[in-house]
Amino acid sequence: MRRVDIPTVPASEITPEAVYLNRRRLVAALAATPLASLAGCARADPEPPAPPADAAAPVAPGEEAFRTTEEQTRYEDATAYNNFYEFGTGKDDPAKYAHRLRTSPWNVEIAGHAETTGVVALEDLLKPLAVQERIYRLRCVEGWSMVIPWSGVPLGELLARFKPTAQAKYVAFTTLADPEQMPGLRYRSIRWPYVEGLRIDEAMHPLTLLATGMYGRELAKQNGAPLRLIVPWKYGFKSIKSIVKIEFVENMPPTSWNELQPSEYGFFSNVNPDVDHPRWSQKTERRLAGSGSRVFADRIPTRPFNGYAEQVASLYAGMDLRKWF
Ligand SMILES: Nc1nc2c(c(=O)[nH]1)N[C@H]1C(S)=C(S)[C@@H](COP(=O)(O)O)O[C@H]1N2
Ligand SMILES: [Mo]
Repeated sequence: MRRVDIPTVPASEITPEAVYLNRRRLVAALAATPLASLAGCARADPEPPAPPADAAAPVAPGEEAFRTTEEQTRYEDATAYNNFYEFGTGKDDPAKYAHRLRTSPWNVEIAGHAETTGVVALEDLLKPLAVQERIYRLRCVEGWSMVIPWSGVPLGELLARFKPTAQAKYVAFTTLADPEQMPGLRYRSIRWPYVEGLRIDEAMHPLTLLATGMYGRELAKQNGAPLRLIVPWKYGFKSIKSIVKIEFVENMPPTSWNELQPSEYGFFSNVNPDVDHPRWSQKTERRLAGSGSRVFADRIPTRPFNGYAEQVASLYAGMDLRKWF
């Protein structure tokens, strides 16, 4: 397994002519390329572990999967109680320190097994795609959960424009790691940069969102501005924040929490009330949806795949979910 390298100079400061020219070519290539068929990529054959060859193609989610009438987390809570270790491990550290993050200009490097790769300005990356609004549940592995209205673009539509090749079995994501902007980097809480990954069919799934906004406004910095992944059926740590690199890779990429404690955090990390964390139960959760000075609502049962089983369970057909947790 190979770690992805992050440039010591933040991507936003890479402006040599070569990159500029490369970007122009890239934008031209993207403009000329109609969206590749998502279905072709979704049926890529990832391994290990691969779904059985005869697994049914995922059913396109109905509208109801993209919204919920469940009580929403208040904006004040969603932006005050966070995990973003680059700014410290306390839940209030990101709200205190994330203002130091410079989110513009912002470049994203697209690398690996795809026909088109290179450094792209965020505006160019998003421009051709229609921004969608989605209300998703998101559950942290620590036992709290949220309901948040996000806006963003489907990750699969964005990735398809780069034409991943047959060797693209996984997608690896990297967060910015700049000690000047991120005071948490001085602590070895995890190995920086923060990295995450998805199997290609998970990345292409229509529920998977690259968020750029929340509650009808820009994404707050503590929530991962300017670009953050949302995989609503997986524990929150898969939803990597402030992404600077997306790489198509052949082998299962390293992920920060798995690297820290492999017995506690698996690569898949699908929300599963039947597989307890070694140190606590995963059967229930507390919504970050209180009223008045109360931050949390009462405990409720946690649902398989965080309530998205109908839409995503087929991705894992034939897999032992106790083994591949
Ligand atoms: N780069 C980065 N991304 C991250 C984290 C982090 O520490 N660093 N924490 C994760 C965890 S554990 C959770 S629960 C969610 C929290 O998202 P929120 O603060 O927007 O609620 O972000 C995830 N993404
Ligand atoms: Mo989390």
